[in-house]
This record gives sequence, structure tokens and C-alpha cells, in this order.
Amino acid sequence: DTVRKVPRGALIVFEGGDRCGKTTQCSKLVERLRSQGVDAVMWRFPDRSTSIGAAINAYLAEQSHLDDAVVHMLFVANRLEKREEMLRLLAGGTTLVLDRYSYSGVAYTAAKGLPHLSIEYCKSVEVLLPAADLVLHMTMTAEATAARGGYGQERYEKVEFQKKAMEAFEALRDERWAVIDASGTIEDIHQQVVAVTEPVVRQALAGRALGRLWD
Ligand code: NYM
Repeated sequence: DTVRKVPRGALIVFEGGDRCGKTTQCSKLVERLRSQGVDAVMWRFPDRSTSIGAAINAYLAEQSHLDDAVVHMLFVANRLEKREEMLRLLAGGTTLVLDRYSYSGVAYTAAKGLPHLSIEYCKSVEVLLPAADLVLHMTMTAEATAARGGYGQERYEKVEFQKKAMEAFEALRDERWAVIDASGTIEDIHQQVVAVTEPVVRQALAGRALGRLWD
């Protein structure tokens, strides 16, 4: 890692199966970082507010049918359309806390088990974005998340599919990932999240270089 002079924000990503509590933990982490004087914002992927995001939303709501390779590219494009703003914010010292990112893109598409949409292929079409400084991998059994409110409303919210996506996440883990047991209380999970995140935010501010996806 090379050392930069200007302090930058950290790229912190929450990943995991549907309904495991990522959104709640993202909000709590941003609140906590701000209370510590860290400039932090939360984003979600997919970003359903753009025109590409609207197409993704219709697909997830099962209001449209799209080819699997095409919808994969829509998710990728939905991140690429935020690339410049993402890099600008990070360079300006803002820490970004993301509710899903490219790792979900790879895991959910690869979980479909289609030979032409392998993990390797999915990685290969998404190399222009920065890598997360930290991936908080929230883990829970597919059966436990299925018991939670609202489950089953969207495409992919089926136990068998979730198991495959969870396996794909495991295959993506590297030294930048921290595994968080998502079955505890909101407060217990938050404490675990804070403990692993704060040192990473400090390293980014101290000049640790931003990586590139899959490097
Ligand atoms: N999803 C999310 C993908 O299939 N590919 C992606 O690149 C991303 C970011 O969309 N089932 C899937 C995972 C979820 C759904 O749900 C988004 P939520 O609850 O908004 O995170």
C-alpha cells in the first residue's frame, strides 16, 4: 500500500443475505461515526432512484422479466453511475457506508448457477470501482432470515436461493472481510460492527490507499 498525504474517507460495506439487518446496522454505524466527528454518509445499492434503478426495482418486484446477463449488467451499471460521486466523496474525506455493493452483485448472480454467469465472469465485468476497505459480512441461516417480517416479497427471497447466495459470499471472503453474527440483538451487533470499523476508518484517514475491486 502506498501512502497518500490527503486524508480520505473509508469505504465500508455491509453484505449478507436478505433480511439479516444490514440496513439497520448501516444507519446505526453512520450515526455512531458522526457522533465521533467522522464525516459519514450511507448509500444503498441498488440505488432505486435512478432510471436504471427503476428497471432493477421492477425486476426485483417481479413486475418485469429480464435476461439474467442483462439484469446483472444493470446492477453493475447502477454502481458505475455512482462511481464519480463515490470517488469524489472518498477523496474529500467522507466515509461511505454502503448497504450492499459489488459483492452482492457477484453473489446473487453467481447463485443462479448459470455456467455463463460464474463468479469469475461477474468479477471480470466490474473492475472500474474501488474495493471496500472493510466488508462487514452479516451471517445468519437462510431459515432464520426467512422467519423475519416482510420476507418473500421480492425476487430471490427464497430459502434455497438465499443458501446459494450465502455460499457465494463465503467464496468471496478475503482479509478485508469481517464476519458478524447477525443473529444477536441490534445493540450487540452494533458493538461488534463499531469495534471492527473504527480502526479501518482511522487507517483510511491516515492515508492507506484505496484498493480496486478484486485486486
Ligand atoms: N442484488 C443487489 C443483486 O441481485 N445484485 C446486486 O448487485 C445488488 C446490489 O437485490 N435481494 C439483490 C439483493 C437483494 C436485492 O435488496 C436488493 P435490498 O433489500 O434493497 O438490499
